[in-house]
Amino acid sequence: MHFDLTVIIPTFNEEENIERMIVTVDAICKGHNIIEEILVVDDNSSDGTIPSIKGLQSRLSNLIIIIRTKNPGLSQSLYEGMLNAQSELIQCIDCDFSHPPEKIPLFYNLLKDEGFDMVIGSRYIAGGAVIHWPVIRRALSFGAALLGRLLIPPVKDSGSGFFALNKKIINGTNLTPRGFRMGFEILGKGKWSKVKEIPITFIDRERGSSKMKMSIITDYLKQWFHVLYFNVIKRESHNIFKAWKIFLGAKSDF
Ligand SMILES: Nc1nc2c(ncn2[C@@H]2O[C@H](COP(=O)(O)OP(=O)(O)OP(=O)(O)O)[C@@H](O)[C@H]2O)c(=O)[nH]1
Ligand SMILES: [Mg+2]
Repeated sequence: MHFDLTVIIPTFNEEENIERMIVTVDAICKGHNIIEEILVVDDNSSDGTIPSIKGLQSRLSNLIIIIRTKNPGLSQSLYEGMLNAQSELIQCIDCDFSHPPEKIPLFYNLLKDEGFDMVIGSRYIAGGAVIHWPVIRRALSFGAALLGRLLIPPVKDSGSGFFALNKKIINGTNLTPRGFRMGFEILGKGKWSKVKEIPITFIDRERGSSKMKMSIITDYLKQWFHVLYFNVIKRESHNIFKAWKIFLGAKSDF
C-alpha cells in the first residue's frame, strides 16, 4: 500500500489519550486527502494502551504498532519508527495533545510542495507559545533551547518533539538517539539543507501522567556534547558550520 505520510506516535502508558489521538490524526489526514500510515511505537506499556490500539486495528487498516522490549526511550522509539516508516515523509507527534494535530497538513504541505527537509513546530518564534507550564518547567525548556542555539543558531526550538522530516536526511547517518530531543539529533547530524520552523501553541497535558524524568537533562547534555564532537572533532558532519553560516547570513528559513 502507498502512503503519503507516516505519523509516528510514541507512547508509554497513554491509555487516557491514545484512542482519541489516533482517531483525531486519522480524521485530520482524511479530511485533507492525505493517505497516512499511523505508526505507534510503544515501549511495552503496562496499562491499557496496547489493547486500545489493537482494538482500533480492526477498523483502521493503516494503523501499525511496534511494541519495543529493549532499549526503552522516547528518541530511541522515534528513531525505530523512522526506520520502519513506509512513507518517505514522516511526522512525529506526542500522544498527549500537547501538540496541535490540526497542524499536520501544514507540515505535510511544507515537506511535499515546498521541498523542506525538516519542519519544526516551534514554541519560541513569533506566534508560538506554551500554556499551563509552571515557571521552572518553562525556564528549563527555554534554557535547553538556548543551549541548542549555540550549535544550530537559526533554529529557535530544536528540542521540539513536534516535527516532520523527509526520511532521506537520516539515511546513512550515524544517529545515536537518547533522551527526549530527537529533532536536535537530526539537526546536528542529518543531511538537511532546507529547514523551517512554524509557530505552535504547546498545551500542557490534561490527561495521563508525565514521563519526564530529570535524567533527560543529563541525556541532553551528553547529546549536545556528542553533536559538538561529531561535527568539530570527528568532522562527520558540517552542520554546525553550515547553521552558523546561515545564521550570520540572517536567514530564518533555510
Ligand atoms: N515509546 C516511548 N514513548 C515515550 C517514552 N517517554 C515518553 N514517551 C511518549 O512521548 C511523548 C512525550 O512524553 P511526555 O511524557 O508527554 O513528555 P513531556 O511532554 O515532556 O512531559 P508531560 O507532557 O509533562 O508529560 C508522549 O506521547 C509519551 O507517551 C518512552 O520512554 N518510550
Ligand atoms: Mg507531554
